[in-house]
Amino acid sequence: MTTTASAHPNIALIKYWGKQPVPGNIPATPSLSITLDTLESVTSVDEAAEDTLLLNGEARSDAKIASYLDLLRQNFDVPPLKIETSNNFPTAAGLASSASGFAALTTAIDQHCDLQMSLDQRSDYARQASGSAARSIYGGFVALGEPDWIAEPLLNSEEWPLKVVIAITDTRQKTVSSSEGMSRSANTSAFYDNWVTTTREDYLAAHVAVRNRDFDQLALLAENSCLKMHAVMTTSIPAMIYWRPATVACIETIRGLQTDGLKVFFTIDAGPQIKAVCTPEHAPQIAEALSAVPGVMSTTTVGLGAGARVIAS
Ligand code: 2P0
Repeated sequence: MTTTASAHPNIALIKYWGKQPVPGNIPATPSLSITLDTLESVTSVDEAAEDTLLLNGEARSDAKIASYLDLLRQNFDVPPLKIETSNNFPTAAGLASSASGFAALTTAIDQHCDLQMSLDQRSDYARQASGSAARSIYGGFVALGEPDWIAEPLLNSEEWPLKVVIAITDTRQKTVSSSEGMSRSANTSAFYDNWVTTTREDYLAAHVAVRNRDFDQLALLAENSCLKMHAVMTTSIPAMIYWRPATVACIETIRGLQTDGLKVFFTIDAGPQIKAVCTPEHAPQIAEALSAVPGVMSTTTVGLGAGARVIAS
C-alpha cells in the first residue's frame, strides 16, 4: 500500500542563509516564512527491494535524499523505499522545491512506516534534510529559530490571508546549491557576520509585525532582509548574482505600485524569480503590472496554504 503526502513550498520573509559549524544542519540565522497554496510537492512511498527515486517521472539518484534516509534509519526502522515525487512548479529554480519535497517526504515516511513522529519531530527531521523544509511542515506564517530550531506556527492562512504574485523570469536550474552557497558566503563575504547579527533582530521584529498584522512594518523588514541576503551573496567570492534584468525591473515596478499606495512588497530567494507579497484586493493589479515587465515569462498568483499532510494511504 502506497502512502502519499503533499506539502507546499514556503517563502522566507526573514531569510535563512548560513549554517552553524555544528552537526544537524543548524541554521546560522533564524527565519520567518509564509507557506503557499497551489504550488505543491506530492510524494509517494512504498516498500521496495532497494531504494529508488522517481523525480517528476524520471529515475534519479539524489545524494541529499540518500543521506536523509540514512539519518532516519539511524533512529527508526525504515525499510528500502520506492519514492516518487513530483512538483507542479520548476524544480531548483529559487521556488523552494527542497522545502516542500522534504516536508512531504518526511510526512509520507512517518505515516507509511508508522514512525509516530510528533509535528515537532517531523519539523526537526525535515530541517536536517533541508533547513527550509522544517517550515513547510506548517501552514500560514511560520517561525524557525533558537533554541531548538523546530518550526513554530504563528498565524494560519485564514488569520492573515495575504497573496503572493510570483513572477518567473528564468526557469533554468541554479548551478550553485544553497548549502554550497551558504558555506561560500560564511567563508568569504565581508558582510556575513553583520548579516547573522542583524537577522536575529529582524526576526524578533518580524514576529511582532506578524502578530500585529502590521503590513507596512513587515514589508520594511522583509525587503531589507532580502536585500541584505543578496548583498551577502553578491559579495561572496566567487559572487553569486541571482538577479536578471527582469528581476530588477520588477523591483522598480513594485516601487511604483507602492508609491501609488498599493500594499505590496518584494522578496527574492536563491534564484531570479520575484515574489510580490500583497493584500488580496491588490493582487490582480500587481499581477497585471508584473506581467507587463519585459523579461517576465509568466506570473502566478497564490495564497497562503496549509502544512504538510497525508493525502492517501
Ligand atoms: C530561505 N533559502 O530562508 C532561504 C532564502 C534560500 C534563500 O532556505 O542547505 O535548500 O538544504 O538547508 O533549505 C534554501 O536553502 O538549504 C533557503 P539547506 P535550503 O528560504
